[in-house]
Amino acid sequence: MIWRTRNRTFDLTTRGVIMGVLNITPDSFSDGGRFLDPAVAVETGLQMVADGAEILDIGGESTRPGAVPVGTDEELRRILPVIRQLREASRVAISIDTMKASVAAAAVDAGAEIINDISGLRADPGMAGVAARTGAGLVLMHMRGTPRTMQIRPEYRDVTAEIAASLTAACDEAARAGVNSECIAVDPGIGFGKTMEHNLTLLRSLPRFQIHGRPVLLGVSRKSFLGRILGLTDPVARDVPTTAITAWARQHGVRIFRIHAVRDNVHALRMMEAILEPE
Ligand code: PMM
Repeated sequence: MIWRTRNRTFDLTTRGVIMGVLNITPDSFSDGGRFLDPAVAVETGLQMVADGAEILDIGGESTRPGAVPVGTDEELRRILPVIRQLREASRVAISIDTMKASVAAAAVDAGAEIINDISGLRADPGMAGVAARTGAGLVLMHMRGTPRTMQIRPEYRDVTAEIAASLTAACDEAARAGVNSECIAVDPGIGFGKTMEHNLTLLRSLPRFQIHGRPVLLGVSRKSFLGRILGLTDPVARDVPTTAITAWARQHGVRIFRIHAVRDNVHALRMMEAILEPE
């Protein structure tokens, strides 16, 4: 299973990869405010690389439930210095977490090679064109509504089937816009317009998201449903259950893991793979 980005090709056939999370925002739920100083963000990113992250996902707009959108200029002011400095300091693959085509284009110019669009092409009609033109990797995530509205009584008749159909439609739209299908990865969007029960159902049905043979990305790290199940209010305390889900998800076909605590999850992946894929 191949995943192409603008600058490289990941062979995910027998090996998953960790995408470290760097949110340059004052209000993200687990790391909000920590990385507003670019130097601190870059240092943290480089530590994630040393810990085994092969991708860093950089976001300048909070996506927590109820979050208010930020303007393009502010988003660029937050992310560009961090992308530029990381690009100079490391060969790690840089991903830009944005719903705006103009931000994605500027980020790729500055050295990003993957576009992580949590709206799955629904927020900005120019996004697929930027991905096609730049040859960037493109993560298509499922979200119901927008971060501001997504947790208001989310309902589905069949959550797995509806999300698989929506991701299939997004893949087809990307292909129509000229995106190389080998550049696409899909993500069921844990916590984005889903109840705790929906999240658990999606985790039970992960193999259903292997759409057109594309790699599946999963983001459960520190999310609130873990806290609800385990009674953990501190997001950092959710790192151990996150690692448990990484092992489960690797066994059920996921190949790209969006993670805050990189090292333990790298270990979980390599351990699962030693069992699943003996040399
Ligand atoms: N989750 C968050 C932000 N971006 N992108 C993808 N592809 N998948 C996710 O699950 C995802 C994402 C929210 O989590 P954060 O506040 O820790 O960044």
